[in-house]
Amino acid sequence: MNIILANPRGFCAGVKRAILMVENALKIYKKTIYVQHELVHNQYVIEKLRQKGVVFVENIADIPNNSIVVFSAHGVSKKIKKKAIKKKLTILNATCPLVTKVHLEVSKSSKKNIETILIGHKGHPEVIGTIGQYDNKKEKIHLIESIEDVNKLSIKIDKKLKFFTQTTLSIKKTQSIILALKKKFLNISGPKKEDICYATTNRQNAIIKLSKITDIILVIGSKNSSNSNRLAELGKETGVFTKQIESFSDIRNEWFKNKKNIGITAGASAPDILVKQVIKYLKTLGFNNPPKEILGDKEKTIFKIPKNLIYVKKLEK
Ligand code: 0CN
Ligand code: SF4
Repeated sequence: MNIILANPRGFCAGVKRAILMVENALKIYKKTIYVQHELVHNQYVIEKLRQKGVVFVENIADIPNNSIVVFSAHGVSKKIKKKAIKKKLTILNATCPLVTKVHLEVSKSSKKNIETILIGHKGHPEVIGTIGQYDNKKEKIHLIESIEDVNKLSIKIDKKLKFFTQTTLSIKKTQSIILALKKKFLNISGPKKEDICYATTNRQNAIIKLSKITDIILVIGSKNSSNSNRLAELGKETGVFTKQIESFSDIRNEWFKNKKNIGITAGASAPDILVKQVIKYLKTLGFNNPPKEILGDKEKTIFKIPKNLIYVKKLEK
């Protein structure tokens, strides 16, 4: 009975940066740190930060004036930023630089009066933030989620259009939506591939590899984590029995009946400790062989934190 780990899995550079920013802010400011929305979509991470005194709010109005606010890794709309400035909040922006890149492009599109299409999931905070970069009064930004939505768009086929995407979508589905857009509209352009980030891409490729040598896959990731949900979806699509779990305590022993090779992966916001806990639990079920890891691309991306949040521990005299 074997345990095989996907590679890469777990924390991406954007998540690491966001968490480090909040942890350093706690040490530097020694005041309550408010975070707009969940910093990253993982219950374990959020709970740990809460225990350190971080306060998570959905609404800027719930933060006292002159406090410190961190914008989550998923980014915020221009309106939210304006509200924070109006309340004289000190803004620490933990938006992933790859989300910010999309924000800047959408904002440019808005300034140039170009009708714009965003491929993404309705209601997701990243999508709300990205749509919120488009503040053109004459033109529109449309959110679409599927090929059916492309068919429903009533825009002149030769109108100049731009498209962008959420960063944590399914590669395969997004490519098919882009193809449908390009087929329907003659004058549409967008990013070279799509805006799906390196971490999402690599984790999706890794789960496909994992599915070829396993008969059950556990995806560690919270229910509201888009990139984790896409991994679980993809695992199921490969035909391998796949379960998405928050932690080892969600595991049901009956899942492993007649299963020899268990694959484990983790979404970009799921910490390594959750993987370790799952492995420890599986050992109690008889999966005693040391876990193996599939070969995969090394991720070298690192995102620096802002200079004012670099924390250097003073040496004791
Ligand atoms: O799980 P996350 O916090 O966010 P989504 O996958 O739901 O977008 O992972 C970090 C990704 C970002 C931005
Ligand atoms: Fe950035 Fe991608 Fe990580 Fe989201 S999943 S924080 S876009 S690197």
